[in-house]
Amino acid sequence: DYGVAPEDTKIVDQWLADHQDGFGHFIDGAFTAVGQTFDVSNPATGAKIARVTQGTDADVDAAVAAARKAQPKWAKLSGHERAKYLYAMARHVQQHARFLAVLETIDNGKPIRETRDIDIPLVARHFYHHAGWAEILADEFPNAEPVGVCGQVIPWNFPLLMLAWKIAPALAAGNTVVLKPAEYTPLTALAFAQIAAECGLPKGVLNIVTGDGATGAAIAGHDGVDKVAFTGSTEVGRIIREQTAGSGKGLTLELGGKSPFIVFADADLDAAVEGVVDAIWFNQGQVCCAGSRILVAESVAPKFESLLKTRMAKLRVGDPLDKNTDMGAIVDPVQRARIAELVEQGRATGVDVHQATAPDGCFYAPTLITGVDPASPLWSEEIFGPVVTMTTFRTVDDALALANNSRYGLAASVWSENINLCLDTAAKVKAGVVWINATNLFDAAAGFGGYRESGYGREGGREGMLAYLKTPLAKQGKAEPTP
Ligand code: TXE
Repeated sequence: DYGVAPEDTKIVDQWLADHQDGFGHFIDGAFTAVGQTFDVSNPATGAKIARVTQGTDADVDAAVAAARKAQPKWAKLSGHERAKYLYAMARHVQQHARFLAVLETIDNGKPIRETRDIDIPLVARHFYHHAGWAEILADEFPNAEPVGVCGQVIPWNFPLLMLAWKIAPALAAGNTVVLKPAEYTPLTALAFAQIAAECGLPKGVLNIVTGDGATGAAIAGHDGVDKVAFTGSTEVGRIIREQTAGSGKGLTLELGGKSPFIVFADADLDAAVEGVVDAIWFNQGQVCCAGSRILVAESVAPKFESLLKTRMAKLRVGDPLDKNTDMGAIVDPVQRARIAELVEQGRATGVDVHQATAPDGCFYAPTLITGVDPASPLWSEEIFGPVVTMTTFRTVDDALALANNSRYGLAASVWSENINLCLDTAAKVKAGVVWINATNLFDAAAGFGGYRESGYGREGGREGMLAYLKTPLAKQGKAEPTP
């Protein structure tokens, strides 16, 4: 049974009640006093669930100082010793999986089925995988050194998973971390700080400072930070690139996307329709690599559209804690308003907007838009919601031209029963990740990242480790080969 047992919500309620005066930061192995706070809400109900401290420059100074102090000793441990901590964190995440899944669902609005079956298991998997990297680091990257103190700023769409993507490779390589979760969704990061403490992680190795964009800017701009890793909007990515330019800091950016979903005439259309469900209605479409542009072969387009509309009508949008829910709440009313504005602007231009149903509140109906001009913002802008645009093509070259007509290049997915066509198309689509007859598959062993305005650097796998190491080649001013 994948439902939420009453005792799961009770543990979360109790934890929140225990912290009703607010949460401090986690610095140098302990929680600080609660400072000036901001409210954190459950988007599905609008209820305020916690108060969290707004990080000041002084808080960031303290966190960076703790990370600096801890770093040499952490780096000096053998890879095996560091691996033991990463294994312990993976196991503790598994032990607290139900608590973390409910907390993430309440904080973010995503369905419990997703947090329990996808987010939290992938978090554990990421720590296990990087424990393995810590074990073999000295053999795989002889004479490499950690970069030092890493400043990491993460978004709200996969709060705990993005934390895992950031801190697991950093810690495996012998770096220490100052991380800021997004202001909408800071709670699982704070719960994770408790887990790290439970695992006996040496103090100062992981520091978590909560706050808004100003706190993020203080981390990215801090002189004591050697490397910055950011996932979020392309606009903020650009600011951080300018802020860190010429500073000598390492930088990886994982930004937006507008990923094509290409359906050839010989595709298994039922499977491709299920693919669309995963591509754009998973996590309410708040996924950087969401398949938000469907390109379908003209000859099968009417059939595909009709199958898709039938499937859309069956999506259940509502209470994220209900195990039957397919789509939960949008993370915040501000984001919901942004989605609605883009759709309404498009509607005014005469496109055809087909919407399923959603309850009132911070929910948005699954939406399919056809008749979109590729020059319109609906085609080019990241909507970051459950909204997919669809257009048709005649030839493979047309499909490729449409797919690559984007300032982004994060992901793509290709559907056909002809594997040669799939492989050939995959090689020609400008995207960091291409899935064939599948979509939104993530694994800790595979590098993930984009081209163009989707950012640079890779997270996961061997490439992901390189972002957190000074290799002998890099020390000579030569980059390791990366994709
Ligand atoms: O993002 P921000 P927002 C896109 C998506 C969404 C839009 C706006 O299109 O609708 O961005 O979302 C921190 N220096 N994505 O405003 O502001 C901030 O506190 C350092 C795509 O929430 O980029 C948070 O922790 N940090 C995306 C994080 O950056 C700063 C995921 C992300 O927030 C900062 C999220 C600054 N100057 C949004 N300003 C993806 N690709 O996964 C803000 N932050």
